[in-house]
Amino acid sequence: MTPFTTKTLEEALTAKLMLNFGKTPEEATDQEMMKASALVLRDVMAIRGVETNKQTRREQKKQVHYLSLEFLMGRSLMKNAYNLNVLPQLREALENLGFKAADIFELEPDAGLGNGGLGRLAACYLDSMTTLEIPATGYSICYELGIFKQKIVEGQQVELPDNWKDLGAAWLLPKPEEAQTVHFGGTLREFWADGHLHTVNENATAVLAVPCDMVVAGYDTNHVNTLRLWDARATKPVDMSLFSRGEYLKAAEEEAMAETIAKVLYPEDNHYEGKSLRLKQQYFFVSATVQSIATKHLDTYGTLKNFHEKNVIQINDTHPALVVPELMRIFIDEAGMNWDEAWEITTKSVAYTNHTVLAEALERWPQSLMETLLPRIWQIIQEISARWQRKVENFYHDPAKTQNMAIIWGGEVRMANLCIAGGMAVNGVSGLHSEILKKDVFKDACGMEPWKFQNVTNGIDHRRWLSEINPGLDGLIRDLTGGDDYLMHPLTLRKLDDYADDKAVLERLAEIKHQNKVAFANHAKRSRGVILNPDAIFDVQVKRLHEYKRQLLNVLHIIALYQQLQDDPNAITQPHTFLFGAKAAPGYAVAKRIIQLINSLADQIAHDPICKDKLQVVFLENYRVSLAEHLMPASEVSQQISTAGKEASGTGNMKFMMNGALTIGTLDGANVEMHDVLGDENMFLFGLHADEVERLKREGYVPQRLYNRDEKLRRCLDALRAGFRDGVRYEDLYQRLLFGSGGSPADEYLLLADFQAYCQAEKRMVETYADREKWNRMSLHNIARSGIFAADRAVAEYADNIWHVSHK
Ligand code: 26W
Repeated sequence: MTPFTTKTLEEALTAKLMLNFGKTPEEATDQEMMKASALVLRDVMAIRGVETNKQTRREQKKQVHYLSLEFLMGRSLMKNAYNLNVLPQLREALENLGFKAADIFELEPDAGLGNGGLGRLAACYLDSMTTLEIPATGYSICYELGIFKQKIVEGQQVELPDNWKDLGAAWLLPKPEEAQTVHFGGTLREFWADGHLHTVNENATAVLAVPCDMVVAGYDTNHVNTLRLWDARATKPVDMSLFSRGEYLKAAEEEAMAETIAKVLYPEDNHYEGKSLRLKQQYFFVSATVQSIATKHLDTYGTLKNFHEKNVIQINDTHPALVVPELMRIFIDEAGMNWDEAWEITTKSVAYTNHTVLAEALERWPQSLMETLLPRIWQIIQEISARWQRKVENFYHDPAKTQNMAIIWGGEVRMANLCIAGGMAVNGVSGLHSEILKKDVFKDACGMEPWKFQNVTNGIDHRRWLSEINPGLDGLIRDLTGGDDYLMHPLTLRKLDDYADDKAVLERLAEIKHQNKVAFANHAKRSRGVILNPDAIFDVQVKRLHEYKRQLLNVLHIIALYQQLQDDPNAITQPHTFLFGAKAAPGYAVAKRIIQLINSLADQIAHDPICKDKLQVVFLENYRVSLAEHLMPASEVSQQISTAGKEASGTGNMKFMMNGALTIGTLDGANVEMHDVLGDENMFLFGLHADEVERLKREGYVPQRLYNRDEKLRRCLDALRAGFRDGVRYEDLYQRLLFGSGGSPADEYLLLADFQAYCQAEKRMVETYADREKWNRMSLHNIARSGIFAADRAVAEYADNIWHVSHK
């Protein structure tokens, strides 16, 4: 199954360098070699892609279309080489040609076409869908600029543009012949012909959507799938001399629209902002995608009447919700179906995954914007809304429920309700989250159509997040389980439990972790000049910065530890390093202040001699997929401390667990299911449960009382207020916690309520760490039981219960 030996790979690389850059390996730069490597692998995958597509058509297989405004792919070179089974050969070939393989891999920019969890999940699922040989295509936008690069300047986040395509475009295959035209604005004209009412959109602004395909290889299979990224272009060049004045203006408008649509990824995570450019992006990518699917379907079957039998469209949160009216538009306006038939097919084709219950993340578009930007789509949404409302009224006869389930209400279009009405399935991403959707957020909809509501707990690509990035652990697993069976059958990891009392195994596990810590320390030193002590506990919180994720709770505890050390310089015996990594949305001022606070505290502690070899805080700049790949294998403690009920699932938690880190966490999201398999004895649980959070809020939560009552807490908060040696004070954060600010209630996320329990959990963790054997055993159990969090399991559940497609 290996497409190359080291020698044939060397030849292919040499030929590629020659053809593309006119250079020999001796003359080529690292960048050129990185591109050549990508092109060589891309060729193999492209050839396999032709075969996969042929087979799908020949066998008339049902296809999955995964629509997401975000695909956080990260790097592809090592991953593709791994999946194609040529990673050792590639390493060797690069070395033989005079390059350092590690340097070539490290050069590749991340394809950062996403913000966080939702985007990375899409990337992991693409790998699993391919490995499980499901005919699947991902669709998104080929953003010119991905998620911004974060620089820390004087403790504060500064955002820089991420020009990933310079080198990253080596993976992309432009397909101009499959371009689609997407229309915005204009006016509607209706007329009768052949006994039907027809609608045409006139004077619209047209934008060309050009596919740039990224081919994705599966593991241990010849099956390949495609990530189709739409690029925006003007339909025709602006040419003053050729056009009359009116046409010139139209062309100029089209060009301006084309230039902006695919320019940049919106960096807000879990926060909705009703920007018209964002709606343009959504419709651009949805319309191009639906047209492309419909065109291919018509090519194969000659009709759209069996569309739902051969296609399923999974939408990643509500961002692609316009697929519902867009399918209706195509079925009615272009295929001439009547409403009922079109609705029947649409609602059998679409499924919606919800990824958040935060009210501020729910998309609600102003109807005036819809109306001017997408007049035909707006008409269709109105009809969907009216019919849905009648259905709800007839079912409940309750105006409150009618209002709650309405698609159009108060001058806004509520995208989640549109997805629920227009889809066959709605799923949450962890057991707890799906229950909250059913019992709370979408309670009324669930009362009417309970069969639609499902759960699929998230999963991660364990080949990338364990085997590829942690070769030491991969080696141990192979030795203990008798081979690489776990790569395709992740539950095989369970066999590790049998070695819980095998001292030699536990010691080897500890040694692997230590080596990984040394490797990470070297990486941190080389790439950022940060000095880490590999003998300290690596206690890590990496994720987007958001108040509900409670990085600030982590900070409060560190301040408490620091104060303890000031009282008693011997209070800490075990060196403890707290590592943070987080990007804040550029407009989220409080999140940016928390980043600054972490840096102030890091600086304070670094300059205080009593902390030397005891306490350290490090903020890792520009946290991203490739940094996570270096960090996960070296982590020992995983901080998953969100306010219970707020984190839909979490997937970082799974990556840590798989790499043997122990979790300090609340019973939130998928932590609940981690606890189910681990028990109290293999993780450090703390804090209020989701129902307790709700009750406390209902009954009136007054954080000031805790401040008055609890001296340790009071001292920490007072320290915030007083500030640090860099002269920066955090009165604003102090006020926000005790009294509320900017319209937010005091301590909205209950940090103070969970503070003592959290300190206790940290203390238990440090005590356990001192018992090396116990710690290593717990670590082994974590790895052993992480198999259920493999994306293969999650994707198989989607395939069986929602998509109804067969898989390996
Ligand atoms: C419209 C602005 C916006 C942008 C992104 C709203 C919401 C989002 C995402 C849905 C936020 C997100 O990434 N959610 C995360 O999804 C992960 C994958 O399911 C979960 O593991 C995380 O718990 C959830 O926060």
